[in-house]
Amino acid sequence: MPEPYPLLAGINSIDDLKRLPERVLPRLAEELRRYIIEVVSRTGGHLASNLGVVELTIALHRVFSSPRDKIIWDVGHQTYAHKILTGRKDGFRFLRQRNGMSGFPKRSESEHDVFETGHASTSISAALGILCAQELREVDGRVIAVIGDGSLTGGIALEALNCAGQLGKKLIIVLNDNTMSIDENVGALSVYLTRITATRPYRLFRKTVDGLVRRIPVVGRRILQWIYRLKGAAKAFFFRNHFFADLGFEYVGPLHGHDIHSLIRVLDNVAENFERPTVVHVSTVKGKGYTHAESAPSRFHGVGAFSVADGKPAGEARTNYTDVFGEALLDLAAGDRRIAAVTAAMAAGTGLEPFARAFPDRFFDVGIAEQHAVTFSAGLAAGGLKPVVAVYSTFIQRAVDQVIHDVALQKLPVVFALDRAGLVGRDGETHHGVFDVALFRGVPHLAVMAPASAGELRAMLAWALDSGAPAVVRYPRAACSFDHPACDLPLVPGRGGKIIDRGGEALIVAVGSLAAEAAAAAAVLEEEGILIDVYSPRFLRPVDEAYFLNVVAPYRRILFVEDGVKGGGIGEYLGCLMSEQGVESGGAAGITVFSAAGVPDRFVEQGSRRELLALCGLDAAGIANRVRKLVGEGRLTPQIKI
Ligand SMILES: Cc1ncc(C[n+]2csc(CCOP(=O)(O)OP(=O)(O)O)c2C)c(N)n1
Repeated sequence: MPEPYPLLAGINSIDDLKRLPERVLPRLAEELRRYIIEVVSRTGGHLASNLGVVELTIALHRVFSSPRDKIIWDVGHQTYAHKILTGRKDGFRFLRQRNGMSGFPKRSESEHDVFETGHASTSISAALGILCAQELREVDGRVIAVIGDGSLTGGIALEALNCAGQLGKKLIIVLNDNTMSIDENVGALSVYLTRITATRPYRLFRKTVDGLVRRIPVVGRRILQWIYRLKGAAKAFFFRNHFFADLGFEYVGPLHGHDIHSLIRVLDNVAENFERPTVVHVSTVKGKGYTHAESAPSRFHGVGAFSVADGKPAGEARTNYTDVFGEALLDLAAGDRRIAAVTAAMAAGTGLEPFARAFPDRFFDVGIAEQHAVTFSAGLAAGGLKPVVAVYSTFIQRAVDQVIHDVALQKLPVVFALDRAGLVGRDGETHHGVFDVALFRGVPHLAVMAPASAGELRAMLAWALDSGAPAVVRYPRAACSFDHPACDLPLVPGRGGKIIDRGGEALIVAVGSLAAEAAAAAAVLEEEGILIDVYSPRFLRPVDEAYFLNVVAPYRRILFVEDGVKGGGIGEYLGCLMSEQGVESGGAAGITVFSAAGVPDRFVEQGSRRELLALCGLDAAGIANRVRKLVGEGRLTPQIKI
């Protein structure tokens, strides 16, 4: 059988790439694309973003010498070609698998992964820090931040530009402009970038640069240098009042991001001759080279397994918490004109697209700007609206102060719909939503709820919007397969409900969707003659403490299970409450034994959500094991332990 990737087969390091004749690089780009599509169609991943930067990645690695030169990838979701070219070609087949390759840069994976990312907009800050450190330590090497136009909308990126422009160091920022965030990019800056790329001067400039480079390659470089050195004139002629130039940056571009030869020439020139912070503006096509991704880049931003032939998803779609949230909000908003929806560049991911279509005037996509999303919503609430901020649990970490200082302190009625709470699966460490309970459980005025079923999610959203106070509803990236009559009971603030109540010898207090795992564990244990009950607290804050103590009073063995970090979680809080209040003991052996299970005190890597729940002992089998141990311990040595 012929080798499917003949050029790639010979590339086991950056040196191999540098040895290839430049004329074959477009063919290498084509092979890289095919390889990425082949693997991602099986593993899932960030397809469209990666297809867009293949030529740019090749050019960067041809011109710069990683790891001496440091390339820092913003978000890091577009590093597949980088990983393949830096000696990880074979491991790439295990992308996003448990014990396989991370979908993001990982320092432990390669010396070419200089800085770990996953959340957006950090690359310029990190690169600037590395550059300053190198200078102080008198270490050589260029530092390059590669940032997308979407990520440039994040406040931290603008804070970093502000600092870099003033420091005036030789930082190189490659702006990968595909006019897309996950969805169409938003904001005035994005409009500005589009204007640059769409105006006649741009085309003229591009034609000039590309033409020169292609037709007279030997002299081309010198002419380019001459063009760039005339930066003042060029700026005035092509880009009057240019944003970057005015902030103190050299500006080059926009360049054709799929023409490897011009990219190499221009980057080479920047590397050799530019002494100030420089923005190299590159125009790319998201999804480039795969028709289905090019025509639907948002859908192919992050995909599960799919068929290469027709682009259709491989698995069957099941109703998940995100869908339920989107539909519930739509229904509620139809009956209340004060309800508004806010997203930080995640309309599709958070299920807000139907809302955006139905109520465009009440829908706000503020870009990758979680802090702004929260304070903006506080403003909407102060102005009389009922905003719902739909955001992934991991990304609200960016805006903890805004939640506390701008929302909770003023008791403003902002509702936070925290999607992807708990272990998310294949995106790994950077994306698990395991800190929100610990971060928000102690914030006054804020209600924090976790539904165990679709019905509870609907009820909690309605309750939160009615409460006139700030509230968090957190739910996982999972199908809504669990239901129980207890989930239909009306919500009472601070109180939960028993999902299994038959006077069992132990009680599991299971947060949110883990109630389903606990119920499955109960079924397994029943066959072994161990009867247990399951309680879903529904409210993680406030907790009606007297009510809770009453619920647990009959049990001598109690297990708390939650899909967030144990430290600061509900198990610690309620366990502590029980200790403080001295839960009624039932005689000589009646001291209550309880134990808390959560995500362990380390960053959990990627894998399927099922695999990771099992890894943390939070799936039905793991919970059953813990109960067996607890019941055994309780029988042998009465004690209190957390
Ligand atoms: C703080 C934060 N918010 C949201 C996201 C989710 N997210 C991942 S990639 C992305 C779009 C990035 O757009 P851009 O930088 O233009 O890169 P592209 O995918 O278009 O190449 C978003 C919103 C994130 N990673 N980090």
